[in-house]
Amino acid sequence: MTAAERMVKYWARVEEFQASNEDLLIATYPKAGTTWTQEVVDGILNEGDAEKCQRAPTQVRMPFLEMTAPDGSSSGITKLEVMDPPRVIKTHLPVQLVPRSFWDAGCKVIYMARNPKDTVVSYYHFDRMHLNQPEPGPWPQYLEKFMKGQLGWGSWYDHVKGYWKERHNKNILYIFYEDMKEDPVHEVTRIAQFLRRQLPKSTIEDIVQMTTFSAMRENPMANYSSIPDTIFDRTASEFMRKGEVGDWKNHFSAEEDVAFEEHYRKIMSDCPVPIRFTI
Ligand code: PPS
Repeated sequence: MTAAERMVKYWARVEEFQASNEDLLIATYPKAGTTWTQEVVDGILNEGDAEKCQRAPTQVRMPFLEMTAPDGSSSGITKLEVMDPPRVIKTHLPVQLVPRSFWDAGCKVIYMARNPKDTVVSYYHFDRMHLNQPEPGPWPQYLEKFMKGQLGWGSWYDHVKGYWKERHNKNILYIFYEDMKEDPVHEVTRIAQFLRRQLPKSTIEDIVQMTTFSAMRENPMANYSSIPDTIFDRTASEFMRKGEVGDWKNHFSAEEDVAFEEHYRKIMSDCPVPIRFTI
């Protein structure tokens, strides 16, 4: 069973999940910088204490709401049920599928968006290495599937637009991977303010240092090295792969880029989310 099939099978318990007002949801389309945001948030909540942030792997500290293990033995929900609020929860669900209790409770949500070209490249390499994900097949067809919204968690376009349209109606902080890359001190400060944490500048700087790509790649509690090789084929690619803005230029042919741009302009014209493809 793929992750998507398991999600359908166990959907009722996700939909019925009871969030507490103190819970924080980190929402993203896959490969948008979820793990990075999670690490920043944990750094803020633990006031830059690296040891505390290394108490357990990412997926244990901040469960993945709609995910169930391939053998069905554990899931985001089973982990969350034995944790007391305040909990930090990861989701890739589009805004309309977020369990109602999050909105009823007025939970804070941090949404991170990443430009779709780097997102699809990252997703492609992830699907190459993730043995429980569908085989990605050749790149040109994979890119087409992304543009048609046929990859796991659906359309990137609907996802980023959905949260963008709701950001003022709900308690959503909308951030961008490219901004975080360009000015991490500024973005980490914004996140801390959203979480109502007053931190000295030196602590913000510590958190920025703890959450650079290279620091996280070396951190066994943040780099998914706890996932066995039977699930992550590290000979194909790595979870902490490049962590850059603009790697898409190494993957898109000139023709693919023209077609992508035209499709992008058309599909995003009703909701101009300020996405940047370079910094
Ligand atoms: S997942 O599986 O959806 O939760 O993946 P996600 O964490 O959203 O995205 C993985 C990509 O984010 C990159 N990454 C980072 N970039 C910059 N800085 C930091 N600290 C960082 N941590 C993770 C990771 O390398 C993946 O991107 P690519 O382009 O594949 O390298």
